[in-house]
Amino acid sequence: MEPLVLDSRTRLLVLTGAGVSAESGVPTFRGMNGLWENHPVEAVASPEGFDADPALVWRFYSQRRGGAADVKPNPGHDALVRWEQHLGDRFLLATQNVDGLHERAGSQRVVAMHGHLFRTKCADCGRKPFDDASVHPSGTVPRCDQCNGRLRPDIVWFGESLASEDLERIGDFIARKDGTRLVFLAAGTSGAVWPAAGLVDQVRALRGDTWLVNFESAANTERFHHFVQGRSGEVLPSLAT
Ligand code: BJW
Ligand code: ZN
Repeated sequence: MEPLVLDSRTRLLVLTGAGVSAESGVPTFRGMNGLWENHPVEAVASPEGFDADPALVWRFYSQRRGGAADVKPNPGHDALVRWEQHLGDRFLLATQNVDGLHERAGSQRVVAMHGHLFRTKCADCGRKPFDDASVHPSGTVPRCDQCNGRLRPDIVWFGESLASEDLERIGDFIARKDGTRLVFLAAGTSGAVWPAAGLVDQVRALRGDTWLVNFESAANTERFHHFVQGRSGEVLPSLAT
């Protein structure tokens, strides 16, 4: 197999998904068959779901907060930290994961495209999202100090737009014209959720090299030049030269 070369002429965009946290013990979405306690994930991770039953949504996220608080980064996270140390600002990590494990492992150039599990924001007013690990399992919904509106997790739900500054940061990295060669690597993601699933095509449009590291074939596997099948915690530490 051709190696992933990370030399001084390379800039690397990495996209991670739930599979990268799986070896830390965080369940994936497809692993739950897209269901939580028999509710489709779209029903507990959408603005419509929150309007219909905010207490149910808080129970879902309270359980997720409880589960993610106890876990530790794994060798897949650590490999990405080493790549960043080697490449500096020629590295960018776009993660769909909301668990904060990349930051805890030591990654610094991270775009949390789908938000933050341990942050809360107001559904009604413009109050800035704030750090919050509290759980609300008992059918209660926290309220905003400023407007008494409902508080919600600072997560990008289905049907919501990703933050424009996050999309710009990724787009600028892809389009950067500094003479370096663009490489894209996606790991542990089913390639089914947009716009993340389309990054491979944005990179290919600029003739970048594209790699997928995934346990199973993804929805967009055929869009990648290289597919390495396996667990990210086993593949990533020895993939790059
Ligand atoms: C391992 C492993 C190991 C296991 N090692 N691998 C264009 C076309 C069609 C639809 C749309 C479109 N544009 C927008 C949409 C609608 C929608 C969408 O994509 N729907 C699809 C389901 C079709 N997208 C949106 O709504 C987005 N918003 C948007 O685009 O706004 C503008 C707009 C709106 C509406 C219409 C048009 C435009 C927002 C998407 C936000 C996603 N949010 C979620 C839930 C909230 C987060 C939370 O609570 O945590 O984020 S969805 C859920 O999926 C979560 C994840 O981040 C995301 C991706 O999942 P991921 O990471 O890929 O995980 P899995 O479980 O799916 O896969 C894990 C993979 O790992 C598997 O393949 C395993 O094999 C593998 N694996 N162990 C390596 N050890
Ligand atoms: Zn408010």
